[in-house]
Amino acid sequence: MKHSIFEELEWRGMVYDRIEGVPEILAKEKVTVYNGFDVTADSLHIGHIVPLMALARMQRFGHHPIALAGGGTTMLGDPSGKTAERALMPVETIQANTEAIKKQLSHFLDFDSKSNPARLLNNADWLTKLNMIDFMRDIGKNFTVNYMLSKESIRTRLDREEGISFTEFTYMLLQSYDFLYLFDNYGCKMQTGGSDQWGNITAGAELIRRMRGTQAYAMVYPLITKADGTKFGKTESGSVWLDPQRTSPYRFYQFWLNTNDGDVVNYLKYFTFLEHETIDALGDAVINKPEEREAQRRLAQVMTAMVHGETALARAEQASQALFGGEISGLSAEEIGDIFAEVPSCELAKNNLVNRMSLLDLLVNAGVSKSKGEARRSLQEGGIYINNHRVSDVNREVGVSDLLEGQFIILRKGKKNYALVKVAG
Ligand code: 383
Repeated sequence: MKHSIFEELEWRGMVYDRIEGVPEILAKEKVTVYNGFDVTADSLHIGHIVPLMALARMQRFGHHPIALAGGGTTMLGDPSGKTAERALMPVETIQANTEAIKKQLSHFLDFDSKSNPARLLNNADWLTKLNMIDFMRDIGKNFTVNYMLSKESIRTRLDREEGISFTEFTYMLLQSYDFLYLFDNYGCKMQTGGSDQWGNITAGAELIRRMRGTQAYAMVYPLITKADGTKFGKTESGSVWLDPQRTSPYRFYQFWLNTNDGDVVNYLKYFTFLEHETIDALGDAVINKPEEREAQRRLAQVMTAMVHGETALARAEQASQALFGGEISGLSAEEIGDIFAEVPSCELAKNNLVNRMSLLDLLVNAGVSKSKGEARRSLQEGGIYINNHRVSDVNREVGVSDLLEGQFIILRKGKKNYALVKVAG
């Protein structure tokens, strides 16, 4: 027997909290449900994938998803989950971001479905047209300041000396108004979000109850945590973005590949459409053959293919082999820079190669060998590689023909000791 969407989300560990009646309404009706995304950057990051995939899952179960870009709300800035007041963003940036985010949102949902096509909306379309006096009379009158002050997002800020501006304080009213607007114009009865959005979402449901006398529904997902307590979705180079210009497909792939054993099953549940049996089997593999990292590889493959496509996945996989002796030719200069970013590097003027130089000298210059004598021994033992191809000739010279993409030479000693020679001039 096919289970319900609510059971599906529960199995995936995605129901953090909900208003009473959510499982029943999802079982009884095809519900129109929305999730909002503010446009604070020109790209979504992986934290946004959970609510987006949840919308897509609901669509697969026949419900009607709306992805809402917050072109209007971003003008104010949501205080939820933030410990300090944020600077106002320039209107032009918000508009440019909205276009970029809308494109990314559209990737995850099916807009061509005959029965329940997804919708993509921008709340600037109605929020920027509001009239202050009307808004205060019609909407503001439904909220007591006492109620607003009781919300977690506001309370945490009251305790701080810096406080909270009236602008951010008001944010909750605009998100509530969105819910009412979508209820009136699209029959939208349910709003979802991360657990940081509980206050804003329940405020909207309360507004609909007061103004329309109808029950509206709220459901929130857990914020992703890591078993070791560190913050999810951050690497040394910052957030993991969906935009390939910000986070290359190779780094994106590597991010998922590096997931801890303690987290990988949860991530497969949150982030992928993989079936229960498949995820259970991968979970067994984590326990029985952890060293093979099959679950991590599958997660990295599925996520990279979903966000960047099959071709980018194939390249990311080739790139990932490069540090393990795989073929390097065919990779772009950008990819090479990316893959070898963390290995020791040195710079070399191109002239040296035009005139050809001895490999022994280059090995010493690049710090791969301590002395020419040591370099010679390594070469004789067959432990030296140029661009992952073994060389054993102690008289080998290096020239421009050894350059990758006209600017790199990759030296390696033994299995793992890489050095990147950057050639310029
Ligand atoms: C705006 C207008 C609405 C409903 C929601 C919004 C956006 C919301 C918000 N959300 C976060 C964001 O945009 O700020 N006020 O960065 C994040 N979301 C989702 C999810 C999450 C939340 O976009 O927990 C993580 O991704 O809810 O932090 O009418």
